[in-house]
Amino acid sequence: MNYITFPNNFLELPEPLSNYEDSKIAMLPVPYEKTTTYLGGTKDGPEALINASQAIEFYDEEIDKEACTAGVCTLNNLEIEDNEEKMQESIYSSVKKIIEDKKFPIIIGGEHSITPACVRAFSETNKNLSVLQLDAHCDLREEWNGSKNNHACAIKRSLDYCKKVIPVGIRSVCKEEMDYIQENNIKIFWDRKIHANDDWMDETISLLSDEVYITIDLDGFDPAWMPAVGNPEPGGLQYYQTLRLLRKVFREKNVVGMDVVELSPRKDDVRSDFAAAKIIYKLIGYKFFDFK
Ligand SMILES: [Mn+2]
Repeated sequence: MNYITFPNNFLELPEPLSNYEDSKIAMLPVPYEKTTTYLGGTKDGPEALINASQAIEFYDEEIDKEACTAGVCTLNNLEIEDNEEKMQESIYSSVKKIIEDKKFPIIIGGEHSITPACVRAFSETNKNLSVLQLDAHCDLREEWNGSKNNHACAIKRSLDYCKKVIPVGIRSVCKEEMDYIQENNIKIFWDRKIHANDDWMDETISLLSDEVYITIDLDGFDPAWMPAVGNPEPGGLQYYQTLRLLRKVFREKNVVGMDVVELSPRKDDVRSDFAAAKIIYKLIGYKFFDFK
């Protein structure tokens, strides 16, 4: 696998901590943007996120470790295909290869439509897979703007491969999605209802199967601290609230991989780029260094 070397890689890691062979984590940048519906720019997400990561402190005081010592290999940008199906195939086969090489894949977008191909790859290896979705939107439309692969359909398409999705932070939904949610008895952790306390977190975790794939649409977070997304919605998950949930998930489940999508960087405001990179780094720490 061809990868980005020091000093241009995620966290600006030297070769011993970022070569493919020795790294436990393989980061796959997918700068794909085709079906964005409001503000554009997600194709610039991976580069901005990687640039911002180079300012992260290696030592994480919460886990008392330098999480980067797990080794993070930043793969070259996945080549973008014009054809939507070809793009899905390409993402699928790249993620599949990373899984077969026994690395922990972190896919960075790009728009949310890259997620179904990732879920497909994981569902073949992990028969009992569930998906934890942090998002402002359900993304359960059957079709949008003439495409079944639109980012507004990302979770609907993922359900072709994995029957269990647990959405958290949702605060924007259309009537068609609401009908689907009710018909299929999908439990939604509405953003409006999860701010009073953390009691809902154990219920969220109890609904997940043992093997979990996490998809983080950055618009799931409060645009006050994560403004650079294509569809900013008021409300949203908070930073420490999110870390509390995800730390529990990593402790109690086998998280097999994750994606972080929809970063739409603004040149004059890097706080979202840095926050997105920092969350990934926190989760690497939870995955490889935080044990009960
Ligand atoms: Mn969204």
